Amino acid sequence: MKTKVAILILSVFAFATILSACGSKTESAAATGNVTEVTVTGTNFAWDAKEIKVKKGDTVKLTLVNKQGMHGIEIPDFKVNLDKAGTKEFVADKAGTFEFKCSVMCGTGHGEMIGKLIVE
Ligand SMILES: [Cu+2]
Repeated sequence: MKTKVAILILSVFAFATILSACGSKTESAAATGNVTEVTVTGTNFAWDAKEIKVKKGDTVKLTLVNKQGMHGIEIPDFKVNLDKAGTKEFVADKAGTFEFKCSVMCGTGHGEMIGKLIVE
């Protein structure tokens, strides 16, 4: 029984080592530790910010404020989805231009609530 447990623990370590080795080969940037706070305010039917610019590797502390109506904010490329006002942190670990959009069916202008997250 003890041997089985020891083997299991060893396997977990080996698996973790393989995973971390793979991780170092990807082009994703490690988190720099810099925190960028971004607040996006939603009204019917627009964002106050059409573009959000952050630096690659930054931890983005994204806050959604609903000034009018009920909106959510979603950035699919970073698996971020705030379905109501609140704050969510994520690491902008890849450069490029990504879409953010309203994630709550808020009314006729829902489809126009689109913006760009630019990671440079
Ligand atoms: Cu909406």
